[in-house]
Amino acid sequence: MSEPISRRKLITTGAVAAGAAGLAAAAMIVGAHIPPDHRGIYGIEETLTYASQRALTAHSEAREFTRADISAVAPVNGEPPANDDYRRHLAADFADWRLIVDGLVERPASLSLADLRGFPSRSQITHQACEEGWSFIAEWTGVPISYVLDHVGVRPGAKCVAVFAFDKKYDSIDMEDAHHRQSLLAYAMNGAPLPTRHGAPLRLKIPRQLGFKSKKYLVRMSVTDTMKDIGNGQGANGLDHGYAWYGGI
Ligand SMILES: Nc1nc2c(c(=O)[nH]1)N[C@H]1C(S)=C(S)[C@@H](COP(=O)(O)O)O[C@H]1N2
Ligand SMILES: [Mo]
Repeated sequence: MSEPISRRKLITTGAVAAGAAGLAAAAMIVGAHIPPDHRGIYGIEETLTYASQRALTAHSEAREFTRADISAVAPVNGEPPANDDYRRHLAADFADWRLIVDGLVERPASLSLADLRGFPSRSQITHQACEEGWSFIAEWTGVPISYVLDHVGVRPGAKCVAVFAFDKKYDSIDMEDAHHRQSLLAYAMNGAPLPTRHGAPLRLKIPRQLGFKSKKYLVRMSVTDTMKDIGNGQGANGLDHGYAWYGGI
């Protein structure tokens, strides 16, 4: 007589089967959406978060609001850069400031604020959420990153776009986010030039990720095929302090 299958065994077998199916599904999703330099740096959890978000929200846009929704108070995270270089540019109203655009590009560029303001612009009223628990809605105006990338001509093999700031912070986004129509190099906030504390003269606005990815006080943007070339080799200084590289929302 064959032994009746116990309830426990049924449950365990079911759970293992479901687990295996789940893993197989996850592997399929991950296979289709592997974050740049996934080889171990970011670990399985972040890889799964990135992969499932990419699968679910590919090409989706952050919600946009109306002027009536703009927050009366816009909190700030981080003090303005405390170095002489920044103070000098601030005092000169950023007249000599340039955004260096280099790396895997056909035509490296050095762009003034006037150059950037002369490019096609986009304005968007979006929500910025900080991982510390506060958020606000503001209007941001700037040049789509994709326009600047086309302007300099991205070379084959590019995998991510890194930015570097006056306060030595740096970060990077993948090409999908870099080409997203809401990903901006923003020079104005609520219709006025970017206030100092909000990142003058130029900041990223990546509304589909948490606030920490929208780096302020930019000096350089660089296209690369590996995060190992960026800063400490992990693509973002935040990883030194326990932040995830991908902050998708
Ligand atoms: N260069 C630089 N960019 C930065 C920061 C910073 O300290 N330095 N703080 C980040 C964090 S954690 C958030 S939430 C947003 C805050 O933007 P805000 O100060 O305009 O509200 O900027 C991000 N960009
Ligand atoms: Mo933040």
